[in-house]
Amino acid sequence: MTLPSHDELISRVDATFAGIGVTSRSGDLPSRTPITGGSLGAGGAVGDVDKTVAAAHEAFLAWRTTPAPVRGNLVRRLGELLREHKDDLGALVSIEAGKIRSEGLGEVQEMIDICDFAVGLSRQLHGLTIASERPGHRLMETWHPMGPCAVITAFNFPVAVWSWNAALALVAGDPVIWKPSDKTPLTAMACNALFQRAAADVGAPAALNQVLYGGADIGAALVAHPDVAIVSATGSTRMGRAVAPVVAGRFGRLILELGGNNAAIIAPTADLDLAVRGIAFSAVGTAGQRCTSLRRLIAHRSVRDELVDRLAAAYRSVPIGDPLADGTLVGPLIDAQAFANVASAIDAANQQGGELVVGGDRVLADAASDAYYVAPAIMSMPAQTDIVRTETFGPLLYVMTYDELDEAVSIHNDVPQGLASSIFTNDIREAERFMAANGSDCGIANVNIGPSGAEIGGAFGGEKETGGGRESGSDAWKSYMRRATNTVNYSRDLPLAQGVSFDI
Ligand code: UN1
Repeated sequence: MTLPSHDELISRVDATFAGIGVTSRSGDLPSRTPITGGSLGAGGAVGDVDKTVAAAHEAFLAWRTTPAPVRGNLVRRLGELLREHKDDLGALVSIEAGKIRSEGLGEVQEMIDICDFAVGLSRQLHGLTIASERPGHRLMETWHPMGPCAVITAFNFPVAVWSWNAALALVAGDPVIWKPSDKTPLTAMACNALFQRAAADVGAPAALNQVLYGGADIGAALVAHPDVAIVSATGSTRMGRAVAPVVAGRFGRLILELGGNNAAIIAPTADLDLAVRGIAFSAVGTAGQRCTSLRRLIAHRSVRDELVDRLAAAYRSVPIGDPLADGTLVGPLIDAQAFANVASAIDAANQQGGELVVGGDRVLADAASDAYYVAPAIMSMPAQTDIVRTETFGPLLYVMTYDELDEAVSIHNDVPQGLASSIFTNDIREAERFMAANGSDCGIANVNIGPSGAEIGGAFGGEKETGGGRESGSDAWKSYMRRATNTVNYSRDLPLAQGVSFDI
């Protein structure tokens, strides 16, 4: 497969920026495309953390008393602009993050979906009324904005993860300070341009979304800032370990979505046609660079060989190359380091008794020397060794075998991470067992679909080293608000709770 010329990509970026309305390309951060490995020019000016937080706080003072349904209007306008510019923004995601066209567009669709969700939510931020033990008293809960929300995002979902957090935070009444990955400044510039248009159109403060470009030092200063009420960080467990104690130490609100080491159990009754397709999408899609990507296959002995043969055949014929071209299913890894990580994981797995079934080679190296395309790999493992228990961010799938479901579940849970999981089975008892209290210990547990590709309607996140946070749908909005318990006495007496008497 041929790759597009670098000039072609640069003019495509210019065209998308013109379409979206990004007026200035000046900045400090180098940006690059993993498609050719070439530079896309500078993007994003490094900002001042203190000034940014002060402006967010100022915006908060006005936004917190703006009625929530009016706050929803801003998110509705953002959703409209995203619909209008889906094509351009999706192409930019492909160019800067290397996603295939359909996944770049899918990421923008995910943004549109969360905007729709948040607009509805802006009229549903309701609390409870609770029966009071005292006569003439009303007990209730109310929910209130918290303050500036720092949103730290990773390269692999350069726009959707911002939108999950931003849409919820904004209707909840919290200004957003976005620290995007330093690998994807251009998509952040594009999103901010759309946001600023939405804010201007509805008359909302511009400082409701600000972008802080830069490296880890900027992120560290942001996280430590006492006026940042909420820190929502998506990325590696290593990053989470650095962020968590700092936020906890100042009693800030923390939402973490960190590493995953997601597995699928393939039971004897599994529909193998379905399983092969589900596994391939989850393990190979996005070049294995989703936090939800499938990394471990735990296959019943009776189906293992057939399954691995069919997967290997699919892997051998999967189209790898230019993510913008029709038909491509696997684009590039983000950079040289990502390729080195996959290669060294394959080495380690070999040393730990594994056997490479298919893939693992760097391909298209002649076409672009600083671009890293890898043939998706499957490794057969004798057991769940150390390397299998480590998250490697690429298209590398380990296969293990089981005989009894209890054994499969215990292999499944015996990793430090707890994000997403799945079982392929047509036995309802197995499916229910997998989702029960003694089943999968992950935040996401699926049946007959792979672990990746969640819809925004559900809460998204996971346990253990994944960090415990929940973003996106369901009642994840509660993480962006503070709860007050209110007791109202509408009687002429003052009865005390728990029957306490205090006559003065
Ligand atoms: C991520 O990789 O950080 O469930 C997010 C999924 C996507 C989100 C992934 N909807 O795979």
